[in-house]
Amino acid sequence: MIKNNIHDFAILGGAPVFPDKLHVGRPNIVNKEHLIDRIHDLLTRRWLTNNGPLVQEFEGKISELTGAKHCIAMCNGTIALEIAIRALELTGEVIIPSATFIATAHSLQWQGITPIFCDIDITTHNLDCKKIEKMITPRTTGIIGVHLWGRPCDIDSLSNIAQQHGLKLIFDAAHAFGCTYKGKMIGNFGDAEIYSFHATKFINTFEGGAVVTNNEKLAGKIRLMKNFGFAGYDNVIYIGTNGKMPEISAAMGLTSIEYLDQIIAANKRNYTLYGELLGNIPGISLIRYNANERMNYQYIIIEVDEEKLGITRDQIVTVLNGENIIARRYFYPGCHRMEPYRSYFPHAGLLLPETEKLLKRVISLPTGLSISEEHILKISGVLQDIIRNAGELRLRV
Ligand code: T4K
Repeated sequence: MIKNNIHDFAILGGAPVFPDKLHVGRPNIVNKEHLIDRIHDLLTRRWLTNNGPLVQEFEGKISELTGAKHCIAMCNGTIALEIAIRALELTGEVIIPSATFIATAHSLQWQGITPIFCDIDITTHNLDCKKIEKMITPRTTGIIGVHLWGRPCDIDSLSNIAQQHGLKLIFDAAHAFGCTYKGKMIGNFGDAEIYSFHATKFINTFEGGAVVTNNEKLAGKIRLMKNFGFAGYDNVIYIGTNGKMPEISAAMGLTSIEYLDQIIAANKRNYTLYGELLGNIPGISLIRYNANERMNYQYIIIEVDEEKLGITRDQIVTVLNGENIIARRYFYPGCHRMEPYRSYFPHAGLLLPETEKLLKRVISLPTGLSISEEHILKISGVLQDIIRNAGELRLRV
């Protein structure tokens, strides 16, 4: 049995918090004293944003951790995606999965580029490389692979397809900070990868994101673009926007990163305990993380087999919520079933059978530093009760 990580981490995050509701996405908050020291310093310096020393240190830390030559910190992951897309001059159509957070699709559509939804592989939950080539048209300029739940896409196949068809390749690595593919850190693949450091991510900067790349020219362009195109005082040489990360976000990021290994260890312990408690229930399967790779274990995703259980996924989520366990149906119903895409492509689902199947099955359960062994016992116990009483609940919920 694992140790109660709320106590392990009390020292990092201050007094243990036992929230009345157990939420997916509760932020990991580590050493408050270190954070407050950094905030004190930045206030004393009176340097709050615009490439301050903490942002530079944060970028250096990300490069050091990932081995990627360039890291450009941003105000959030969505802007990081938008700027990477623009800097790579994508136009026309870009192939993406629909089983992702809506930001992946919106970052294209926002710039007048059409996201083309490709189906996923039901076992990996990532783009099915066998189906991608059928989606390529003369208007296609790129592919955005999403490392869903931090599990890397089939990067080799995607790179081959992109190369053969002259397409740009971006990875939405919002979930995959700290993970590896074939032993190499995510952040080193495709033309660029983007991270999210949103409050709900296992390393957070309140709001934040970054583009990482090994392409120096691209990095230079992205740096300009995230700062209105300024190349020095009074000298704008490119169209740009405001994608800058403020110093207070970098302060949070640097403090979180100090505890990167401990946070991953806590996530892994939570994952292992959920596995012990839920692993033998027919009709419930916990996603597998490749034990030969470095993974961040930040998502606890179960797939439910409604037929075997005799109760629907949505009924299970309703009962969990009623017990103050705020589980989520990430990323239901899929981008193709949200606006404006469902109006543009009303029949997209026909080409996305595995995506539709998956998104009706998944439940994301609470994890992270705010979730203790006691909480996991409670959550698993409620799930076990739901399944035991499925027949009766099906009629009531
Ligand atoms: N690509 C992918 C694959 C992504 O998953 C994301 C973001 C992006 C791109 C874009 O990156 P950013 O631009 O966001 O940096 C949340 C996050 O807002 C979103 O960042 C994240 N993915 C997504 C997976 O989760 P929602 O719509 O689920 O947020 P919300 O407000 O429902 O909160 C989620 C849970 O977290 C709730 O149970 C409440 C809890 N929570 C949330 C916050 C902000 C807290 O307990 N405390 C908090 O401070 O999207």
